Amino acid sequence: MNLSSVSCRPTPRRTAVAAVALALTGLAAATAPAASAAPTAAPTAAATALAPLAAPDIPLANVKAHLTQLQSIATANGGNRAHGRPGYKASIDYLKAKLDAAGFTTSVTTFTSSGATGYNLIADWPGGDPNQILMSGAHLDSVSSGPGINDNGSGSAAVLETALAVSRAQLKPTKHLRFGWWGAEELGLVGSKAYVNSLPATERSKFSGYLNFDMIGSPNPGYFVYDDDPAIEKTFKDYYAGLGVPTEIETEGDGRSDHANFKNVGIPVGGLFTGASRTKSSAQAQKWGGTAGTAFDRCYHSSCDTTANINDTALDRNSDAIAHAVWTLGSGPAVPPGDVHENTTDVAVPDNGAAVTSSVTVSGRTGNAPAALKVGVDIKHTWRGDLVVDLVAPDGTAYRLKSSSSSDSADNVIATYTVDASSEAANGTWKLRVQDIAAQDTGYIDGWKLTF
Ligand code: DTR
Ligand code: CA
Ligand code: ZN
Ligand code: ZN
Repeated sequence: MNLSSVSCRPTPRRTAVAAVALALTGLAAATAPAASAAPTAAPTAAATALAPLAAPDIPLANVKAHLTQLQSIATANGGNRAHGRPGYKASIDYLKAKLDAAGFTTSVTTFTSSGATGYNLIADWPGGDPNQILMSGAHLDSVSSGPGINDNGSGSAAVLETALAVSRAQLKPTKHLRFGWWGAEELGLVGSKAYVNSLPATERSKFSGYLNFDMIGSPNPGYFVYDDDPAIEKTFKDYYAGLGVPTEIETEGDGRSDHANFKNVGIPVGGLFTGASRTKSSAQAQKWGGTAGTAFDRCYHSSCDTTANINDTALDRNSDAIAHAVWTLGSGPAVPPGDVHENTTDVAVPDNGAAVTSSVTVSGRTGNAPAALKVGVDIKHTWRGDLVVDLVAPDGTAYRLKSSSSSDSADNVIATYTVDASSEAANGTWKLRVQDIAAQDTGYIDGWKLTF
């Protein structure tokens, strides 16, 4: 401290003697665990949007090859792949073998429905943020009256081939990618309900979304997008807009397929559909082609739902749309300007007194805070060396942003700190805690903000 620089500030500066005394007392630093918080010299540059990687084309031939296999399985097992029948478990085994060979971590879980054992197949792509799970799924079972190639070999095969494309690309997405194939959907969304019920609330909160694909290759196709989560819906609509293909909102979807179980527990959902037994209108035939006055899928739940019951263009477009959504949503949003939570209310800091706090409440986020949580601090205070500044997480864990310093005579703490808060739930009330631990020189919290 420089006596000659005593400013004409209203608040008297300490004398050098006092400063030395403070130093000698070795003022106890706050007991907070040190964070890796280091002030960045200047406010971070505006975040630049990271463009998500472009998804690869999903080869239609590969998807159709899976449908041929599912058809063969049905033919070899009484003509169907229904829950409780051998054709369903054989379908599970076919997909699991492909996924295991591609490096996925797979698990087959069981449940009981109508007195028979049912099976779900879950495949995790190693890596990604475990607190941000993006899941894509399709039911694998058919009705007992037919092989179920459009309903729902189409969704199952397209999701499988997208997963295999992730493996071929050795994709390293921001989020953790999970894929699921459900049993007993035709009995009432039973398999997906068993899966969702098996998730503890802490797991459910980690899902950033569930994408559902049930009937995406109908022979007289419509292009329907589920109108559920806006971001997911927009992702699909943007994809189709890029193709110049108009879409419609899927109006009969609620409750009609496996996404309903995820939606019921608050997980954002979306998906695609090409139509079932409803009839295509003239207006729809005008924009999509096909035959007006005829069902989108006249073999819905019938024995004629075979490999001949597929529109290749619809299956190809939807397979590519699935890949687009997984690549786009899996890479996380283009880096936004930041999800900013700010408090600009002034809070006086008592001279050499008790700590004071200023709070922000975060809600609506999923999972934990980031490993690089930005903490912008603006404290007006002469001789800032008096100040100890901590970030306090919703669970009370304190992260040291700034310790006191008997030699730091500069005014004000205006800085952005980076804190590894990845072990903290994002939602809740965060606090900036400030304490003036030396007499004379006073000030106040002018404002602060968290940027996720
Ligand atoms: N429940 C599905 C078919 C189905 C009917 N309407 C919709 C809407 C959205 C997705 C799927 C469906 C089945 O029979 O498997
Ligand atoms: Ca394609
Ligand atoms: Zn069905
Ligand atoms: Zn279906």
